[in-house]
Amino acid sequence: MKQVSFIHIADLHLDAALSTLGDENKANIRRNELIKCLQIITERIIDQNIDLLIISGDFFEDKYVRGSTILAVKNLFSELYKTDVIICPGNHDPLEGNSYYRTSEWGSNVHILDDSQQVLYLEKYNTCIYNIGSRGNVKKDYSIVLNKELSNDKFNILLFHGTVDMPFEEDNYNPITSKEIFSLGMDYVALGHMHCYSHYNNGKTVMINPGSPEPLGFDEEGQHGFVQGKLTLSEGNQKRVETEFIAFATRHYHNVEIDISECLNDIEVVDRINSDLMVKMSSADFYSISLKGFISKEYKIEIRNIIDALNKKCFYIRIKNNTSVKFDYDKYLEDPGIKGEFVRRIMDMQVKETSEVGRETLFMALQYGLQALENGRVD
Ligand SMILES: [Mn+2]
Repeated sequence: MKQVSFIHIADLHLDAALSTLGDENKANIRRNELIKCLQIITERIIDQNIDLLIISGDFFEDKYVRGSTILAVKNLFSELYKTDVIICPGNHDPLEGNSYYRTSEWGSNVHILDDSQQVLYLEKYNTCIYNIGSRGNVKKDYSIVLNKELSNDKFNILLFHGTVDMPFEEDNYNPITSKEIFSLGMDYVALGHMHCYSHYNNGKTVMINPGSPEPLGFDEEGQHGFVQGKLTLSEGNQKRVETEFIAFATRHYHNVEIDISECLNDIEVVDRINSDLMVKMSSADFYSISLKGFISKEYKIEIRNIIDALNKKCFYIRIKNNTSVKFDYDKYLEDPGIKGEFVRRIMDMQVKETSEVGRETLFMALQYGLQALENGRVD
């Protein structure tokens, strides 16, 4: 029986700017955690004698990556002298200009894939490595690989950084369908580009996008990590693909909506957030809190006060005020015009309404209706 084991990562984005955080100190901490992530993966590879480290693009942020980071990466890779490291460039680390992929001297165990005509054959592992789209030309590369004869008695792995099964919009990087990739007949397809995990399987090919090992933004909620797997080939040329997602990230992003209706000051808002998030708020994590609901015209929210009160409970917090002003309905009851008529009618309906949901709907109707009548728009 033959076998090859691997760890597959993608979209690490070493030295990412993380400028949307607006906090250079925290961005720095996070950047150090990205290199630390690679270090922990390196240790795991050594401990468990893993044959291949597969990196499916966006390994580093070409625009911002520092020479010292590349040096640290090369030191880690040199510790992996028993392992082959295979890298396919992505749209954030393209094979262009002065890319470190071109200008730096990489160890003999590091293979940077740049040409779909070439197949990297690793005899030791009985494995052929293919790639498409390394230079951003997925269509051309796809037809090249499609015309290649795959050996059934070898393991066939494809690396690809691009967009699978998405609407073919112009700005999608390297778009292709999963059906097209399946028709290549690979054993394992190591995808990259989408920062959240996805998994495809047609019974012959297993295709996984591991997502970013450490999440990099509020659109990357949920678990993050990498894929560990093994391909085996029995005497009768029977192949088996085993993979496991290893949740690994040190921090997570959360988007939370909190209704602060009836709160009269910032302290009450902080209490409302605390009681809502009490179980969930982790000192390691990122929170984006959207405040909603209807609050009194007299209360002017000071976001800074709320952030200051919650800052220590988490790694990072940002708060958006999406509340609306609550109208003083009684004021309209005597109004002879359309606003008064509107309020009187809805309030009559409220009196007759028996269900909780119905009353809630009428309250919203009153709020939004008055917003429209007063302001000529609805928030
Ligand atoms: Mn990426």
